[in-house]
Amino acid sequence: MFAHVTTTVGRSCETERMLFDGSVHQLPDTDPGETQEWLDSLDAVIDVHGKVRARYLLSRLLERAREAQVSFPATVSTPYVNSIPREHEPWFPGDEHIERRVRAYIRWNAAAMVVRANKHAEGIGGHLSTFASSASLYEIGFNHFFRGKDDGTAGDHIYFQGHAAPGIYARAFLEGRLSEDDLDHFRREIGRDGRGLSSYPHPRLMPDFWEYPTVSMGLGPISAIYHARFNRYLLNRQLDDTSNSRVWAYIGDGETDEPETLGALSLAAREQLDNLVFVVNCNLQRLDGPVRGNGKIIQELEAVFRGAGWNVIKVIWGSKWDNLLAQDKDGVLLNKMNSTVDGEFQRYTVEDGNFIRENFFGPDPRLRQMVAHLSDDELRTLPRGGHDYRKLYAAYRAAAQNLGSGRPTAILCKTVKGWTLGPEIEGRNATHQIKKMNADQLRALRDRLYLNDEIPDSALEGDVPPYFRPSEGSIEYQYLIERRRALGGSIPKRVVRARRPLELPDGAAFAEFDGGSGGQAVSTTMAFTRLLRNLARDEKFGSRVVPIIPDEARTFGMDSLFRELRIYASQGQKYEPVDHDLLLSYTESSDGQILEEGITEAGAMSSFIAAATSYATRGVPSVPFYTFYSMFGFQRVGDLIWQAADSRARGFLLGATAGRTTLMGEGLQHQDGHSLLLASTIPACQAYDPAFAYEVATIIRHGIDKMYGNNPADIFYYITLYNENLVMPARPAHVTDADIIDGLYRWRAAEHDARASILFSGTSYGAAVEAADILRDSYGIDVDLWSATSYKSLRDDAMEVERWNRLHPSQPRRTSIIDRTLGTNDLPIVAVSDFMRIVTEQIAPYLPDRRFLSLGTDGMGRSDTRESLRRFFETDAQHVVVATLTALVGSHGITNAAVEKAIVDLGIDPEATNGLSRD
Ligand SMILES: Cc1ncc(C[n+]2csc(CCOP(=O)(O)OP(=O)(O)O)c2C)c(N)n1
Ligand SMILES: [Mg+2]
Repeated sequence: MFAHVTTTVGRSCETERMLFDGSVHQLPDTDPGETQEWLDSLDAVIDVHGKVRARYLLSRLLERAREAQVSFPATVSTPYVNSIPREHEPWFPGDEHIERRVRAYIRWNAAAMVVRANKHAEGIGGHLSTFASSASLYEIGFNHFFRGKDDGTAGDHIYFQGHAAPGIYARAFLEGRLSEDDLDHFRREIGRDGRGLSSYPHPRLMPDFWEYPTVSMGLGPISAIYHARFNRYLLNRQLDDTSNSRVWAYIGDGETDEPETLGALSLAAREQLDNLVFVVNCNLQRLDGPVRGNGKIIQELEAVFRGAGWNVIKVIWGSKWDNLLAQDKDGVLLNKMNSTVDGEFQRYTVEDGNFIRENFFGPDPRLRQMVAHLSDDELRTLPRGGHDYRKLYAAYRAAAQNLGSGRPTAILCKTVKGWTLGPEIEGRNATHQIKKMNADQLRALRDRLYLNDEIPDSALEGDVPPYFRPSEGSIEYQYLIERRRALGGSIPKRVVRARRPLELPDGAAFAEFDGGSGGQAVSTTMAFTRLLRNLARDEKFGSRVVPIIPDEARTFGMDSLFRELRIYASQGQKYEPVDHDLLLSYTESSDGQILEEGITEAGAMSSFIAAATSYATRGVPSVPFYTFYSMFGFQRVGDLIWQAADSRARGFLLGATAGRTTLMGEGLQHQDGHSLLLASTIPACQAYDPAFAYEVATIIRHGIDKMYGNNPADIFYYITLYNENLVMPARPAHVTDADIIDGLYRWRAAEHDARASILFSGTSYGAAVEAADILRDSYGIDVDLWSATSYKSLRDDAMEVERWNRLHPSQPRRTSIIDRTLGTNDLPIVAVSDFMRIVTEQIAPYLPDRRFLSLGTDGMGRSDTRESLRRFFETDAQHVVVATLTALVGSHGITNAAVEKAIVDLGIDPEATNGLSRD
């Protein structure tokens, strides 16, 4: 149908035809005579009444077929009109007039806030036009749909579009939650004890206000999908009753180009997330210009969403168009709507009524006649659906009533970017970037919003537009407060309250790891898997453990958990798995514990965020353990990890198959020698590179305590896990928890006089121990061996101490962990790890008088054996020996010639290509 509309629609039509053709040709025609009669009827309709009528009849037939449950391939496109016809619009229960007044105040204050901010601090930025286009989309939600949480429930979860933040502040101001002084600290977060208003939704900086960071485009939508899914997980596992909470995600039409925005739509349909509503603000513009100048973004999105199985509601035209459409007997208006591209629609927003008459209606005499009775001004102000309150109400109500249908909803609203901001801003290509308004523009806005009484001309004479807040006795204030009270209180509001508190695990789960692996070679990944199972088995704590894996469990040896913990599948397991006769068969269940996400690190990370923030969003803490290929973590989904930090996530990220030489055979796209470096860029992330099972267990036990115990911290952990099997030593008696957590401790002291300190982390412990033996046996050099579990933690601590000492020169000096450990002697230091040298070098500046030599895996990985790789990257025992001797040249009788001889004796080729080569 409608193949003439646009390329997109044309394409979807092709697909349909193929589908029809494919199935029709395979079916026998059991009554050719009857078939012919139907075809003749159609031909007759086309001949006599034309194609429009034929199309109408076919649509009706399809509708009837659907009603009669005659299954039929879904059409992905509908005409460019509202999905809900006027006759199906519900009664509007609010007071339209008061709500319009409230909206006007909010629009005004949002604009005033941005303009004032830029008056006070030139270049501070902010956005006027995004919220101007979406004010009604939010207000309909605030007044009629969004559930708050003041009644003790968790309410709805609302992802506000990042750039619309000024409007959300403006509403909070009206509600009395923010003061004028607060608004005047928009984008000024330093000073006033940091109580500024964040540029965008940032829970990290406004932890009592914002809940969901959205400003990095695409991350809000994918997080919202997985959040809605996680709510179902909580429900199915009986951890929380989430059935009354909806997830609303506000998205820009330009934002839909981000792969994350649309990339997980099919999951939402597959998981039947009818608790999810996307509201897409289709103002047809992005930052630079039109989103689809030559096409129609709404039609394109409709096809994508419907194709993915979503319920789509288009809100394209305002009420005034209804009368015109009602007269459109021969479909010329519809045809014009269908065939006008977005670039033209944008043009109509900036041109006058006569231009619209001539160009939109004019060419077709029937269309021109249809609007003959309307003045130019009336033509210019024929509103788009996204600015029509009743149309929006109808759409939102339909979305709300969609609960139970099993389908998520997308509301596609057509709006004008910069709506009401006047001809120099509205619909202009530069509108996104405009943050200033002059006195004339402000006056025009004031007039357009009918705020002449509230904001007299005199108030606009100065440079600084005033705010306006109706008095508490005013009808508008009463109305707006009453609406929110009825819906459960103000939004957004981030609260941390333990609706269903978590009980910490007892020590039993961790106990076995201090004993070592008893001579058996195991990897830290295996140890972690065992610990995870122990934790999940903990009677009280266990149900809160959320293991997350993106299709890699077998790689990590975690498939052993499938049977016991079961894989979450909202529909249960409808088949007998191929390995049903195995002890550890693939077991799916509607109350399964494991989130087996498939090959989507972005999706898995979104699940992580949902679980890691449930302590706040639901008041039901859960403890995610997201285990992934360490190479596909920070560098693949780093922005989501940053978002997790902003969200105040609490949980564990486990970078498995870590190290550039430990994961052998896989090559440069898999071998990770830098995730720890990337982890060090995230302040809230505690990054650890443990060597031993007891270290892994201690870090996790401490982490659970720190994040979920008394006085919890909003941090999360990144822990590397390796797949090399080594005999795990028992924890030495002298090693305390604090040693491991602080990041560095002497694991094994020299037997006699230590000449050097060798620091190891992760699997490089093997090379370090072997090197220590060679040094002792062949060179008579005794060394201390140190386990460096976290260079980030050491550096964080050292930076703080250094700063304090610098700014308090007359006070007794404080000492850092580095001072208290390595700083107690002056031995040279050799640090080795399976990561880039810069990871260990993080501590070098804090050891200014020491010889510090780092060995690491700089360079791109390659596939080979561990042994060859370690020789290539020069991190094997022999290289550690040479590095230690080098560091000792000039002392204990060690000369350059001695080092040279060692190089030969140890079989090292100094001219060999190595990791640093750029090839
Ligand atoms: C990942 C990412 N890339 C780029 C930006 C910068 N940016 C901010 S707003 C914007 C345009 C937004 O257009 P749209 O999604 O249509 O939203 P609108 O303001 O039109 O509602 C861009 C490119 C961003 N915030 N995040
Ligand atoms: Mg846009």
